[in-house]
Amino acid sequence: MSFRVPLRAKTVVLSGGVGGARFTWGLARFLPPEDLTVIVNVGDDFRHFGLYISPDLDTVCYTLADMEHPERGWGLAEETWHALEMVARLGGPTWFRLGDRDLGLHLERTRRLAQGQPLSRVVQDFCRALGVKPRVLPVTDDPLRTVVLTREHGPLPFQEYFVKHGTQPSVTGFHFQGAAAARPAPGVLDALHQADMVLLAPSNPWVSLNPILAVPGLREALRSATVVGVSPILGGKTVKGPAAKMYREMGIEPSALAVAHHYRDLLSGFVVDNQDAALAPLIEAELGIPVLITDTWMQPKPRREQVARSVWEFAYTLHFHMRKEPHPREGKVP
Ligand code: FO1
Repeated sequence: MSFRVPLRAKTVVLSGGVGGARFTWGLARFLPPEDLTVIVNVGDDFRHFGLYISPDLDTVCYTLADMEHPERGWGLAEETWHALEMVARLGGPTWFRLGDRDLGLHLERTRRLAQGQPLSRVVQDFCRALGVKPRVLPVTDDPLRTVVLTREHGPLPFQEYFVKHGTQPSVTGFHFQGAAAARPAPGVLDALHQADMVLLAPSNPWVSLNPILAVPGLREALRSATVVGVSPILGGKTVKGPAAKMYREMGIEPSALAVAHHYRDLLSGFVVDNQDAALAPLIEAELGIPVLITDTWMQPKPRREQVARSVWEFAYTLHFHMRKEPHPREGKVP
């Protein structure tokens, strides 16, 4: 009798906020934490009330700690809003909703950054304190800010576009302020060089993964890994957020095919939802890469593990079997 030992491969995820966080949570259910690193967008970061807010990093950390709000995906499940109610009473800005417990994290992060600690170090300490085992890295410790170019209001800082204007303005382009001078945070390039597989989470290609890929050295570091992307667009629509609207406003029909083209120089394989099965042969023909068709819907919560597992196993097969390199740790034991 024989049975297979669990498969292992160094896995890096590139992630934005809610979709990427849920996908990474699914991977964390079955991958040993030392095999999993998530590199997170910081283009959404901004200062508010003088505090340093890092929404995507916080969403990833709260989700991996099982503390996230189940419906919103951002912020904490158990939250109160007394501080914001007082701000409202005093006539201050309340368009960006900061809960009381969440505020505690922003206060402590801002204090540490003011002492000169780099963001990556602060994240590492917070993850340890919250019981998050996989490695969470901001793509850079340097300032990198997404600016959304809009028809109605001109350039808007990301959170003003996203929250204050509720993603309503029509998008004409994007600018990643500070990207050219940004250096990958400590550990980012090493993680990518050591990675067997890099998974592009089902995050917004324009404003979640493009800012990560805009950091000098990131694209080059992906060359040696097997890179598998997951479409955040299902049946022409996004599960959450404005990705489909952005494609349309940029003159591109939103679809899994458009997302595959978006990442075309990077991909070894691509994953589309069952409802986009008809696009798979087109993607395979136009990009010359294999496509996995599967259920990518990540609700309810246990679905995340199933989605993550199918994507990971597809990437594993591409990496170790199609490349014909047997994995040193893969095999049978008596
Ligand atoms: N998104 C909103 O739509 N409205 C909010 O008031 C809001 C507050 C907020 C506070 C902390 C935090 O970590 C995230 C927050 N988000 C909010 C989400 C945030 O805008 C993210 O950047 C987006 O989800 C894009 O990833």
